[in-house]
Amino acid sequence: MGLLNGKIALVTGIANKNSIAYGIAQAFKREGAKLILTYANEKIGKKIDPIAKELEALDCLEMDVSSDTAIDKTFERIAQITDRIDIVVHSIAFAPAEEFKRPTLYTSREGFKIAMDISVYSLIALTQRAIKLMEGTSGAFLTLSYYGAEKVVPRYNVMGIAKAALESTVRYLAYDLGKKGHRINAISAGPVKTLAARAISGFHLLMKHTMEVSPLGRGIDILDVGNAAVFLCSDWAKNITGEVLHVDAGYHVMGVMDKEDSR
Ligand code: 0WD
Repeated sequence: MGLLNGKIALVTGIANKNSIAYGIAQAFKREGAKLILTYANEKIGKKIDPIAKELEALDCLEMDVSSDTAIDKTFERIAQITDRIDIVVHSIAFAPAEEFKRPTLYTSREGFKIAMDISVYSLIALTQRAIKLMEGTSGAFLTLSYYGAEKVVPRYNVMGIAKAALESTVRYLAYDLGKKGHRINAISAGPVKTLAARAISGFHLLMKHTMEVSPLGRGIDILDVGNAAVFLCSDWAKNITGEVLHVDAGYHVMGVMDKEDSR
């Protein structure tokens, strides 16, 4: 029996088959969930259509999270498809490319606003709409974070600040949602080569470093994140909320790198 049998999951942020959200959607489907997918714009939509077919999604809808009107429109469509959602996955982040190229010190006001709006506020915006389809049920929300929220990761810059705000948002929303019986958690994933990751220069070095330093001595893949997501969004995690679970082969527990390690 699948861990998510009978659940309906809204999964945002699949840009292609490398996307972390694709790994999550695959794992959700395997565990019996029915999926509704959303994508940012028409251009991405064309690429997602075959993915939605493969995953036998109930529907695949455009939703640009930078616009309240667009979010409302998409939720109106969702309400026509289903009277209930059990799970929402927020796998969305964006900052203008130039913000990764100059030091954090020179972050622009506009770049900061965009990063916070798309990567953080959108979680609140989605949650506001989704809970209307969760009345009388125990909903589960999930977002994606990264270690740059906790420690300085050079060139992650304003996105590190946004992820710190995102993790804090998870805790504050956990408080509000708890009163309604819903839960919200984050997965802090190790580096994965995706479209979003390509914006960060030296990303391959970051991946190499993580593999060398992590206790397990390896990287992670999108299905690792998907499997953890299944657990956090299943009833087995019914008393886990406000949590940030690291799926990073243990990288975050290391203080210094052991240069003599011959593993
Ligand atoms: O190493 C990594 N790749 C990690 C990613 C490590 C740890 C965490 N994450 C996070 C990201 O910060 C993000 O929150 O995981 C989440 C998913 O990112 P991803 O899977 O790495 O990247 P990608 O496949 O590019 O999906 C992110 C998507 C966008 O893709 P593009 O590449 O087109 O920017 O976020 C979506 C979009 O599909 N997105 C939006 N969706 C709706 N409205 C918007 C928007 N305005 N902007 C971006």
